[in-house]
Amino acid sequence: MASRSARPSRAAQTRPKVIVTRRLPQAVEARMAELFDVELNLDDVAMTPEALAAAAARCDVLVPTVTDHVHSGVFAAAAAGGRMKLCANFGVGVDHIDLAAARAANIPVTNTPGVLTDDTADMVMALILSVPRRLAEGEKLVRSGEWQGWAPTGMLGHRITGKRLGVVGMGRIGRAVAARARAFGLTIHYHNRHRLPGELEGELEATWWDNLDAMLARVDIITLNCPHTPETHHLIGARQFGLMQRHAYIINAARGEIVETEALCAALAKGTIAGAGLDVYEHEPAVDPRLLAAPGVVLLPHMGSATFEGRQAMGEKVIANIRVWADGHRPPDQVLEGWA
Ligand code: 8YV
Repeated sequence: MASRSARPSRAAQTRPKVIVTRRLPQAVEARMAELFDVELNLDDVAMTPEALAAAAARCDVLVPTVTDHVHSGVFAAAAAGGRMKLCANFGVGVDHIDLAAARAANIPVTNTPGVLTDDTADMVMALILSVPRRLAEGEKLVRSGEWQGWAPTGMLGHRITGKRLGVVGMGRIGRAVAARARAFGLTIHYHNRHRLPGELEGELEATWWDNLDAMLARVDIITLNCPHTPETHHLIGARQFGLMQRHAYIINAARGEIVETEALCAALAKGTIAGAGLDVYEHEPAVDPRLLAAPGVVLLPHMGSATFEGRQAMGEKVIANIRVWADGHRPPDQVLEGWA
């Protein structure tokens, strides 16, 4: 059991030194400048591992994003006489942060849950519509100038209504996706460590599958909405693709690392599955060239939560977490053991 987190010093309580690793929405940066002794990254270039460790030595609070690898050395630098006492992540996923090292250094990590749920679920729904109905191909055809006009057999895709959606991870985002998918006439199946309370399951008319393999074999569209953790790393690999139906589609707006890219490329190439809608990749921003070339694939640039409103709200959550911590209280979004 981790001991009590380090308390903010008196100086940190009044005006903590905050280092922000990327540009944030202007209003968020302005508010931070009012409240904190803030150091912004005006170039918006992701910091190197060395720069992150150096930042930990001279700030009270580090505000990283998904593009930073907040490695054990950052927490080691903070523990070895550095200043950093809080890691307030801008984003909900914390798989880029070494949580074990944070715990060992007694440094709380916070995130920004809740405020990007709807935006991300909307984007998942957009992919669920785009892949079977060939939206990206259609758009490309019109822009190419080669479209010959309507034809009875032109641009045929597959109907969404009546299909089975398999949601892997029924947290906030998974449930928001399920609610939207219900409105489009999909039936909801889900795999989650814990079964939803009966009332929620009833509302979504959702079927719980204790066994992921069994669900994968049964559904038409799979959406990954679980966090990336050691348990979910490469959760979907060659064996799992082999279980899916040949007409199935996979949607991933969670983390690229949940899917084994090699296996996904092979499944697409062999026609083991019909297509994929991806907003995230295993080695972002690199995208496997086989995915770029594969038909039936819609690719987005990690934009699930990219709304003005969402990013502003994320910034406000970061500020609230820092303020509550600086006041000597437990920050509201402190990430616990086995974050989910
Ligand atoms: C964020 C995300 O915008 O919050 C997350 O986990 O994946 C994104 O949508 C990003 O993480 C910002 O750090």
